[in-house]
Amino acid sequence: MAYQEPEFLPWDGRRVPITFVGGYLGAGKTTAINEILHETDRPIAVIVNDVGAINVDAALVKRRHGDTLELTDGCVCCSAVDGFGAAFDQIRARPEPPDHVIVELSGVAEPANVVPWGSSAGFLLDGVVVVAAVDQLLDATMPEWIRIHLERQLAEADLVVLTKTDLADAAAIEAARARLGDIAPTAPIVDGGRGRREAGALGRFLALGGHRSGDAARVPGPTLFDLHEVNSVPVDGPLDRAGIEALLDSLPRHIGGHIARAKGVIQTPDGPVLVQVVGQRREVTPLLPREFQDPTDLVVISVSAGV
Ligand SMILES: Nc1nc2c(ncn2[C@@H]2O[C@H](COP(=O)(O)OP(=O)(O)OP(=O)(O)O)[C@@H](O)[C@H]2O)c(=O)[nH]1
Ligand SMILES: [Mg+2]
Ligand SMILES: [Zn+2]
Repeated sequence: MAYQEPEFLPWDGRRVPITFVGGYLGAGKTTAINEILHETDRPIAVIVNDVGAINVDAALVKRRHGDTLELTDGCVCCSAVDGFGAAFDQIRARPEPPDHVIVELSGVAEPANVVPWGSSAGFLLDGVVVVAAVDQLLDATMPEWIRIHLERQLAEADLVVLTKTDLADAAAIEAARARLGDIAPTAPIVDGGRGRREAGALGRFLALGGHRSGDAARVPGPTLFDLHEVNSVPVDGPLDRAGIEALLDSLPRHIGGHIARAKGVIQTPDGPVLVQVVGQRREVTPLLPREFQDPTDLVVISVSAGV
């Protein structure tokens, strides 16, 4: 690791609380962070890590929140450590510290690997939030290796945000909570499902009050990052809705393997849309005129063949 602690503490020794937000690909991290930012006027700096070459998430957060730093094309816990250090330095170089820093980890990051950064010069780790989707927790088709790493992410949580409860029935939610009770028995759980969130629940993100040392056991063998492959698929737009569906249908033929996640901005005859794929679920959302951005390649993340 090339990172070196700066010689002088910034801001006369004051330390800024920092919250890491982890959780598997597509679990709902960006959605949850955007909701928190919507609830508060506090000056919060956000660092967003996307493993793909295009940082779709940073653009999504930036649309609502100016103070957003992007880390693209690699994972902050392993392959993009230098970029992570540079983002911290950039914040340290400010004359005035932000009130709080939120870091969206990539979906393949291991929170345990980034925890030490939370106590680097000028910062104080407020805690680790792990976002978990009901359907992913209960996915019996998930390869064993991925499941082990998912559990390792969760074992580091000071707070779990359970998402997609709006898509699940009561029995599934209960089963997901029971699994969380086994994996992360001491972490409180808040319902982060769309339309189901209690007011202020996500605000607990910013008041964790410290990190309980994680009991995530080291997993020998490949990292979660190693188990995935990232591809950029150029899109010949504009495409209408049927064209987008056909493109998504064709992805497994191009990419091979199981597609865990895809996202990008695609031009349509009616303006740009955000395309999101998580497992079997697809979401196509028109961007509002104030949110317009240039079309991007589609970033496609698949589980490497042979896993
Ligand atoms: N129905 C429903 N959809 C959700 C919920 N949370 C997130 N989503 C959708 O799930 C998809 C992924 O959400 P994101 O917030 O981008 O997930 P993420 O964890 O940031 O994804 P990566 O950064 O790519 O790992 C999007 O289409 C969201 O609209 C939820 O609670 N309910
Ligand atoms: Mg995200
Ligand atoms: Zn990593």
